Amino acid sequence: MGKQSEGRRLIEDYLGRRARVYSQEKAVLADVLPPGRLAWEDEEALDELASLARTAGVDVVARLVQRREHPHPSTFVGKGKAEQLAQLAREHGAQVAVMGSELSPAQERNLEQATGLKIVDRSQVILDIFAQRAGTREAELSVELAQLEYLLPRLRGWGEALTDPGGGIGTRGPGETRLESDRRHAQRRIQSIKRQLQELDKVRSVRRKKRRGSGTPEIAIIGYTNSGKSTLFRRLTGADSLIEDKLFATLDTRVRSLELPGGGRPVAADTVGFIRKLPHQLIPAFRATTESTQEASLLLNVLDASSPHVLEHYATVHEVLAEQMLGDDQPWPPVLHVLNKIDAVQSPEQQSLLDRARAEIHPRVCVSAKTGRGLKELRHSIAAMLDSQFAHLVVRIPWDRQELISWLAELGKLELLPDTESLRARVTVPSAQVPRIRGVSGITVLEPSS
Ligand SMILES: Nc1nc2c(ncn2[C@@H]2O[C@H](COP(=O)(O)OP(=O)(O)OP(=O)(O)O)[C@@H](O)[C@H]2O)c(=O)[nH]1
Ligand SMILES: [Mg+2]
Repeated sequence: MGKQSEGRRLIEDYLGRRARVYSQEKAVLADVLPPGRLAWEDEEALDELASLARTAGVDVVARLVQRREHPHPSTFVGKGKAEQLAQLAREHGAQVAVMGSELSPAQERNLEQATGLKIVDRSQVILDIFAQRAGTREAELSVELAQLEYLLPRLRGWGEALTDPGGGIGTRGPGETRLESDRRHAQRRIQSIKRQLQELDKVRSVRRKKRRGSGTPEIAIIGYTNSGKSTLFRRLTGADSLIEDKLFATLDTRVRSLELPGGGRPVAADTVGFIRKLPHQLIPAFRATTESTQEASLLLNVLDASSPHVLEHYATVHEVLAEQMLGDDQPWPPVLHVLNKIDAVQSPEQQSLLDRARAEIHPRVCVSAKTGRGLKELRHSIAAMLDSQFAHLVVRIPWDRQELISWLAELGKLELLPDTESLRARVTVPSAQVPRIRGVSGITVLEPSS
């Protein structure tokens, strides 16, 4: 059996039988939340989990919340709550419990024993959605890698509890237990995927360099999952991008050019959505999104202004940017917040939340990517923010300092102007580079003159 199919087999055997949720399977949702919230918040707290479960294809039949400071160390929910969970599942004919947090392998095993239900945690549901939706080789490899890494620490418990899933003949070395050989296969496959991803990274970075060399500014359209990024991307660029009322419709970044008032033609990238409590194994799957974010001249953060969670989403996006994408050691690209779906803001509650968001979030524009409302203003704001990012200079360089021309060309866009006495060029560079250029002896900045 080839390495690849062996890796897949492991995922199928373990995640498949034990953890993966199948369409039409009935499930109860459950989570442990800190005490001291209002009753109606319980329902809402599980809304996102319900969307995740539905996106993965599950039929959600009931919800259960336990209020406690910390999850139970061995069974996640307390003993009494575990019984209640089993009871609730029986009443609704469900065989699966989808948990709102990531459980430790032991918690999962113990809760499974206590309830007789198949226990699926939040991370598995997200991994499953990514696996179902991965459309390119890079996305497929990234997800398989994440699944294997999720799987490795869980092989023991699942392996022991399962009857031999078969397919192991000839794959086991002499004196090796099933668990050891599975672990070895998983580790090998992980190494092989990592190598393949490195190759793909190279291809992408060459493409990126080419784009940067042409001096074209890049806008990264980022934001919480399902906020309308792809819809906006489509509106702005005219490209067709998969749009669905599901979480994680987009799993690959895409780049297209767009036209701005004033004639600017930057490119925009549609990216993978963020989510609260993203399984850490999936962070590498966001590589392309991370790069787009880091290299962008401007970030458009798309927010669903009709969601009761819009302010939480705003906070999560900031967290993901700070902790996973941009960090503190480099200056962030400027961010323009796009309060989207304003056509769907109808109830007084939604309206007052939108008012709060408008007061708290800056700079921002309100749009409806669906109806087109506010898009003209958005294009103007983009043009203005990009403009302040770039400076247009005319420089003079002596004939014997031609190397300075190539240096400038690396910083941005360069166009030679006809001249006989010296080299003269019009350059467009990031504003941050201007002091540096002015400081180089041999370069005389003619325009703007101060
Ligand atoms: N009412 C309304 N719905 C919108 C608007 N923009 C997007 N939607 C809907 O919101 C859902 C998600 O849209 P997408 O564009 O796929 O969102 P996304 O942010 O790309 O989602 P992911 O790729 O899954 O992270 C779809 O059902 C869209 O039709 C809008 O301005 N108004
Ligand atoms: Mg999308």
